[in-house]
Amino acid sequence: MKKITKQTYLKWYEDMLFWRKFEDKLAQVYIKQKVRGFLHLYNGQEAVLAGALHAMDLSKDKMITAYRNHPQPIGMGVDPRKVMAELYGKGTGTSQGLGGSMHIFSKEHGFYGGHGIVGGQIPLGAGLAFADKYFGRDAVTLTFMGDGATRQGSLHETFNLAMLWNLPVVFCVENNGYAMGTSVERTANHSEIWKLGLGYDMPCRPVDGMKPEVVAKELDEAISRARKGGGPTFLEIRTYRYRGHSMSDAQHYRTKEEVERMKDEDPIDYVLDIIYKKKYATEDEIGAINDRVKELVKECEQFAEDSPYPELNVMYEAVYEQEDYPFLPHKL
Ligand SMILES: Cc1ncc(C[n+]2csc(CCOP(=O)(O)OP(=O)(O)O)c2C)c(N)n1
Ligand SMILES: [Mg+2]
Repeated sequence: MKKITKQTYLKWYEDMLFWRKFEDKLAQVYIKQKVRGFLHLYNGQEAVLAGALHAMDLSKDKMITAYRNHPQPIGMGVDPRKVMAELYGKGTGTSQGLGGSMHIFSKEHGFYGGHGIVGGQIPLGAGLAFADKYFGRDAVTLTFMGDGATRQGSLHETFNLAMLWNLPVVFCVENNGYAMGTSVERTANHSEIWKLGLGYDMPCRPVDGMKPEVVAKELDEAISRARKGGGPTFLEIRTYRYRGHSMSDAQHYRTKEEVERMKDEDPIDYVLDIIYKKKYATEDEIGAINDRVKELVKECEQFAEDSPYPELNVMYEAVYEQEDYPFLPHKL
């Protein structure tokens, strides 16, 4: 794995802060109805992504996740202005404004969405890994899912085939404690999700998801194993979301005290603490990062505001069509 240095911590701080502020902005403009549909924010889970990106080889590895998917493509190199434009439904967005919040996608950057069906991306992640193995591309796919998705049958079918075919895939649960309003404890007879891997003889373990170095180390081990032909790993990465499931969530299923208590473990504060303790930066230098982040969020908003909506014909051109399909008129 790349060494974790002063530069790593500074990058983690800047990236995580940017993702947090970018999404705070989304929450603001959502209330103004500039962003419509659903909006699920990653607030609190940032260390999972920061650690994962550190362990990946971004020149070839792939990532796929559920609908809580705005910071991931940005971390993989997608222009954040285009991500914001996608949420606004603008033609300059990552999917020309046709995907929206739950469907950010960039094949060019190895980010394969953005999926709204809980657990739907799990077999797709194994499929990506199958293709890489088949074509000898030496890449590993990180397949993320929520704790709720682990209760889907698709996980078990996928685990079976991924082990049978020894696929280069790492299955990562972001266990944020809840699936909408249902706590992990209420969904099964035990809450040690990582143990689901045992039944398939898949290497598996729990991981502290509030510390990026811990996530990076565990993922590095799993990614290296997969790259060397050692097959899949299943990690239960324990994290927390500070905001509601989506923008309309009264959060009756948890107490304010619980949320406040978890804020003591905020991954951004955690990284900032290390930076100050190790004297990696002065307050002025951190101030400069904060200003840069603010400026970039503003730029993203401006870009999305100024961009045009897509032309109507895009709706027809973006539909899958097969030239020899006989039952529909070709090119509507
Ligand atoms: C197959 C399916 N069933 C139900 C839903 C409704 N639904 C949307 S999100 C969600 C909760 C999923 O929680 P989790 O997997 O823990 O992810 P998190 O939102 O915590 O990131 C549910 C039940 C859905 N989208 N798809
Ligand atoms: Mg969850």
